[in-house]
Amino acid sequence: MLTTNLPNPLPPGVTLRPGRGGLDCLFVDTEACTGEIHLHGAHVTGWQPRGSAPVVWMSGRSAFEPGKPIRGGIPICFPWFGPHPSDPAQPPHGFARLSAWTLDRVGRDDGPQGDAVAVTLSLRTDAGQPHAWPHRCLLTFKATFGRELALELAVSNVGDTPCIVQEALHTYFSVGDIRQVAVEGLAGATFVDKMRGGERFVQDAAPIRFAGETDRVYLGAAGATTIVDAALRRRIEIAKTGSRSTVVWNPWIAKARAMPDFGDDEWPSMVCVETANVLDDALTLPPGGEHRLQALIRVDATPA
Ligand code: TA6
Repeated sequence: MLTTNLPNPLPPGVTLRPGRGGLDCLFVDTEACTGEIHLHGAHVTGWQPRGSAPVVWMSGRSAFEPGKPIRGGIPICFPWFGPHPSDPAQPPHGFARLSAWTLDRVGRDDGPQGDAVAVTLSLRTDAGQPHAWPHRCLLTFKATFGRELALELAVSNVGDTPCIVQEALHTYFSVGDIRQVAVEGLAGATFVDKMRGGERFVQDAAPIRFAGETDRVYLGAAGATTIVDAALRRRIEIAKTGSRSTVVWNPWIAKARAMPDFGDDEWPSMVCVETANVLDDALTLPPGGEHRLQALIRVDATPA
């Protein structure tokens, strides 16, 4: 069911219609970029600045069904990250990405990005979620599609008890070949290495490179990161505020093959660099408390 509080008509360059799998999707097509966001999970599933190759990666095998996560794009992980801490029956990465969000506002945004389209959606966690979570939060997600992609996830505790939450904008980025990619900006940060039993290490000064499955949660990492893509000759910069965790992931060969919604041959074309607050950086929201997580993604061509 399409839930919107929208005034009519939508601004020029914006259409709302069934997307893949018949799921309602807002499509943006302006001079600055093309983009798309599904109401299922408030899930950004595309962004391509004019003149650039697509920046947001999508699996060709993704499901587009209620109750199933979309593979690729920008999943919103909330209120836990990874497996549920105590109940294996709960969905990994929480229920926000499986929920039907309400489309609240769509407008042309003549802010710092110039010609952009701002889309705002919301989700109340006590609105009959099938997932047992004893807290009442209001989530608001704003995606601004322009020459840059600006994302903001605001979480308000509208209940009467404190709540501990983990959150991530689990962004999948398109790259030319992961074997030629470097990720800069995390030197000196401590990370949990899921490929080494969850042990903790300190990132050395060298950029992160990929030669196998890589699954790292950088903690206390509040700064910007850059994906240096030699194959596509571009740099993707991810600036952020309100985030102290950065997650870096590529499934590589075996894990890609093990995921039914991930093509066996897709792993070289993507990398996740996620803007998050997870593990030690989880948030504690008092009743009435609010937190804002922001990411700003921009692309620069590098000289040949
Ligand atoms: O963010 C990295 C990660 O936690 C990996 O461990 C892997 O599980 C990935 O998320 C994808 O999770 P998903 O539940 O979307 O398959």
